Amino acid sequence: MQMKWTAVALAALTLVACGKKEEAAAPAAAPAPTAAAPAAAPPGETLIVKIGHVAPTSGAIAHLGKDNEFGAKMAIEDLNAKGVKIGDKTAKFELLAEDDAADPKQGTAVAQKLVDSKVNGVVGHLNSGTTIPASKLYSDAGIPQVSPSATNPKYTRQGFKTTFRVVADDTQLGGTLGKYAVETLKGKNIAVIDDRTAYGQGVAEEFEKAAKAAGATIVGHEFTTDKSTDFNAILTKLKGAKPDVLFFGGMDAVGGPMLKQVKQLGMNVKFMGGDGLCTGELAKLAGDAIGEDMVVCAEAGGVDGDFKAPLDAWKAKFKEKNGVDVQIYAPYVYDAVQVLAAAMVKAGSSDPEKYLPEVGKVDYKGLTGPITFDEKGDIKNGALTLYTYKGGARTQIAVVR
Ligand code: ABU
Repeated sequence: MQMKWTAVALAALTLVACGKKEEAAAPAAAPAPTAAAPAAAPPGETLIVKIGHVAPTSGAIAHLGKDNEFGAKMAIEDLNAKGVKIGDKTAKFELLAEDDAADPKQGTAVAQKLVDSKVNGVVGHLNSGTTIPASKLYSDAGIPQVSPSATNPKYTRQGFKTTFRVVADDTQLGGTLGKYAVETLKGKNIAVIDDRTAYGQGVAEEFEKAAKAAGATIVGHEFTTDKSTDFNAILTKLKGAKPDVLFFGGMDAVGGPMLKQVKQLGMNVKFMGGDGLCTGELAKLAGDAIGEDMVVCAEAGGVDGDFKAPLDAWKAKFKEKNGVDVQIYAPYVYDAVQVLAAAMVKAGSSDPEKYLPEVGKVDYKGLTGPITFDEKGDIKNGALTLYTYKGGARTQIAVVR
């Protein structure tokens, strides 16, 4: 197992460039991309490469932020252990890890801090609500940004040349789940709740659109926040509409307590959600309210075939190293860091202006599957993994494309 994983990790640095990213229109008034370029090291010297990483490592979803950060640290360690050559210099990768607490204002503040630190590339942020505003700052500075988990489509649709995403987006997530709710779960009367964040609102709208198109009736749509703990009023209202499926657009930290209150109210529903809900932690947060096969959710990525064993081996290594299981997106963060490094190797430079064009052209065999980008910077042919929970454990249903 370990041997197979190593082969995949090493493959990160033997990439081929085969695609061609069509450059989107530059944002108005963007300064020259060289603004963030570090000073070049003389030949033969060590080249310091700063990778910024941002996720909420404090607050209600700190377990997810730490999951992402662990993935980034593991990638940096592997790159340094390998002794990566960029041009004629040996690179020393450094991680500048920041906490945005899932707060858009803090997100832009730490993004500015990373820009001021002249990072060579950024992986993050975790949430769409922080990633989207921060992406303007990275774009203005010409710094490549790869999101490992932000799924709101808008992120890559702003006309920035610097935005990339290694997971599927909410159109695919919500669309697939909406269809699944009707065609497989046989949902007819569907209720929806969203947390009014960029992610929760977006994925809920896509779900609703797809469920309606498949023939379901939306019997109610209620709203909460990403900090709420009491859902009694909205759940009671929705219960009166007799839904057979309840979709929640939001994160596990809210979804877990919501599931408890669904049980307390005696609601007999299939409970669905997107990737923010679909974590290992959800079962702990919901306790015995998470009934057998009651929850169906989706991760915005997934592997099958030859990729499965190396990913499982990496997850075992992750647990040994960090003392916790992968929650959801750590392997995608690992791959996002490797994608930036691979583009630098290909360009022979860590100067963002020089290696940015190579990011869009990578053809990278990652832990999470093959990564190539379309003209917007979104992963091509992105997979989804549908999960349910059995005996309190997240259990795969299927990988779909
Ligand atoms: N994709 C779910 C969690 C992150 C986000 O998009 O807000």
